[in-house]
Amino acid sequence: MNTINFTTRLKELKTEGKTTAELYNEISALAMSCATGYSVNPAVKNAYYLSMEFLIGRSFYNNLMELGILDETREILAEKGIDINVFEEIEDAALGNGGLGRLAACFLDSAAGLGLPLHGFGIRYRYGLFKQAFENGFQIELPDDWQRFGDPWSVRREEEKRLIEFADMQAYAVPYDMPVFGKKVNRLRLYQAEGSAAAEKISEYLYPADDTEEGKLLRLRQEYFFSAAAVGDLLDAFVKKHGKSFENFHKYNVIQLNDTHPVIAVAELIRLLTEKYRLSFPNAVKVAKQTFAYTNHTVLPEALECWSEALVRKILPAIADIMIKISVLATREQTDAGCTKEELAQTAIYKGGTFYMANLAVYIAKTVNGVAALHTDILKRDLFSVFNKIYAGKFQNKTNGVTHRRWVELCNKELSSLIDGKIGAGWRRDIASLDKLNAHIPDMAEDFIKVKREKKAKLLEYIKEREGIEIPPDFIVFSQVKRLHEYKRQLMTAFAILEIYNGLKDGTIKDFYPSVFVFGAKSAPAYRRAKAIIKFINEIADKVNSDPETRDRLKVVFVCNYNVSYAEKIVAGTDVSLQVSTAGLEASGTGNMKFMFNGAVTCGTMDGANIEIVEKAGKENNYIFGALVEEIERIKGGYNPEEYLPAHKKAVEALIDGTFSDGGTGGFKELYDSLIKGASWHAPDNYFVLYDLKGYTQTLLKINRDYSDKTAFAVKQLKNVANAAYFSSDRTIKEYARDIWEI
Ligand code: 26V
Repeated sequence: MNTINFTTRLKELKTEGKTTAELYNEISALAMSCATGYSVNPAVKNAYYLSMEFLIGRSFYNNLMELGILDETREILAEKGIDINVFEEIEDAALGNGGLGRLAACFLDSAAGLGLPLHGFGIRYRYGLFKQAFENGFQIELPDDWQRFGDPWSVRREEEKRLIEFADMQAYAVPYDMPVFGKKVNRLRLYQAEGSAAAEKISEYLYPADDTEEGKLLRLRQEYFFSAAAVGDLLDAFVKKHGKSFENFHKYNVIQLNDTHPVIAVAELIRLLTEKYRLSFPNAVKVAKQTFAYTNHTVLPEALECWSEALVRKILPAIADIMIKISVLATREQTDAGCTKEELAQTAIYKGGTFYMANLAVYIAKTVNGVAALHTDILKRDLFSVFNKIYAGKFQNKTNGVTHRRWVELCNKELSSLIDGKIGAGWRRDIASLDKLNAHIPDMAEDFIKVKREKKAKLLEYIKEREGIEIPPDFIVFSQVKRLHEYKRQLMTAFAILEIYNGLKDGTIKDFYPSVFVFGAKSAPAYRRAKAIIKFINEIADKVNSDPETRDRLKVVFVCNYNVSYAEKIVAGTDVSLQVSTAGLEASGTGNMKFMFNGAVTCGTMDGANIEIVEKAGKENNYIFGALVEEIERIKGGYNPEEYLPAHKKAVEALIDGTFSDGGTGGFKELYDSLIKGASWHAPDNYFVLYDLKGYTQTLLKINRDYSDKTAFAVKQLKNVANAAYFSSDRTIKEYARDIWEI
């Protein structure tokens, strides 16, 4: 980075009369032109991260920070009378749904920061994840035109476009490259589909509704589109540098498959190696087996991808043939290894006219990893138990992490300076040294309380501006922010709030420290029950916030259009992080880590990475409740939620007794029925909400009591900060580099 050049030119920049968007584009372009360009060095081994989602968020502040010019820019703009915060109106690049996409972005940041050659491949969606609005408490979806202000951090690479062929159409994949700044500048290559109106549709939307045949086809096209472009790119680059000695391909390339969405890349690599380069099928499979690694991100059965053969054959007949050939090979291999018929049914890649993409991934991949210790255990003993018997060595754990640069340095300058004052600034580049903070904890409690209060005040000020709900800064802030899904149990939090509200009203709860519950979540547009939960919480918020008997002690707010930028404010201003998924179902969670880094205690179940969080920070410094995964396994089948209903009658029946209105949609009744009768093919209360509710409400009340000893509570919070180093994606990426990528 040529900092001197940048600051000189920024000082000369004419700013009068320019719009925020113009300034944003000019300053970003200036930074790009002064920064070192990205490089992908074909002479060394590179790792590639194939992902349908990269939830980058806002690039402006983060890139300037990584380039070491954020403070200078702030000062120079201030001299010109411009507050750097004006760029907050620039849209996030929301090219992802939630944790999986944000993880991809954190990984790229960490790899660049560590100087490791990891590059991303994905799709440049015309529209990001929809913008959420509330209409009468209901979620509505508006298009997210994230490029509205321009996209100055991308470079279009027209000359590197390639043609992707389907049986019924063709599309150009045009790369847009984004530099990922750090010690090294890596590349995120996002492909845009062009060539015809039909082609353009491929990269129009993230997650087209796939409840129709047409939607499913589009989704499959998207997956093949970017996977094929990436594989074509890597093969061409390899041949150009190393010739056709494909036995060495894996010495220069390793491809990490982010969930099953890009698994079709396996078939594409084999197709190109056999058709274009005339390798034998077994040799091509061998190359694939040495090159691919697979990460699983969920055990929810409905989220495990499978494709009907008819669908694949319709647009990708050669790929269908190759997947069947791989399946035959796998079955033969596993039969030789002594698998029974039942076992073969579990590992099948192709069965009854359907392709099982996770099984294809596990069979081919040189390594398979889960994203937290418990999750990996469940993969080994449950979802992939047969595979684990045959190929035990493949399975490994890689507990997720988050980049502490965005999630502490950038979003919590105040806490960062406080830490610097105690242990120096070394932790920013060498996160392991954050541990040293442990030695300072009791003495820094008062300073920490001040920082937390300041961040809380900022968050609550922002919430007041955006949501119109006023909350005093001495309230305890509890936050549950994440995708909306039944297994994450936002509904259970809603019931717990109602129980607290009812207790305040009837006087059974006394001495209650004023508290606010902050929710943030988007629901998939077609997920009716998730949308009903949003409406339910908004109804509760209206009632609770306007009740003169309780409103000075209890508030509820569902923030609108929760995204990365909102998260940056919420994690910094929160006291208690709510992570209450049904044990066994949250693969890891990464929000839990962002909160930990910012000194929120976790109130949660023994699930995902929560287990490791309390292991590092101490159970006594967090609040754990609820059934363990073993308990859930044991009671499943025999569980009758109606036994638990009487104890929670008032809160749960608020869904159906007229306390709240769902506007005649039937949504609340459907939620009630899902608890008592079961919804779709699910068992009644499939996620054990009523089972864990009692412990949850009690735990929230215990936190409330503990909080009145401010210093003791701050010490708990600080214990979380001081022991968060393990949850930096720097640690995670080092492990991937060492154990999987060998870069
Ligand atoms: C997808 C779908 C699609 C169909 C309907 C149900 C459903 C449920 C979940 C998903 C998510 C798929 C994968 C995913 O996003 N997993 C998340 O990955 C994070 C990063 O590893 C991890 O922290 C989260 O626990 C995990 O849910």
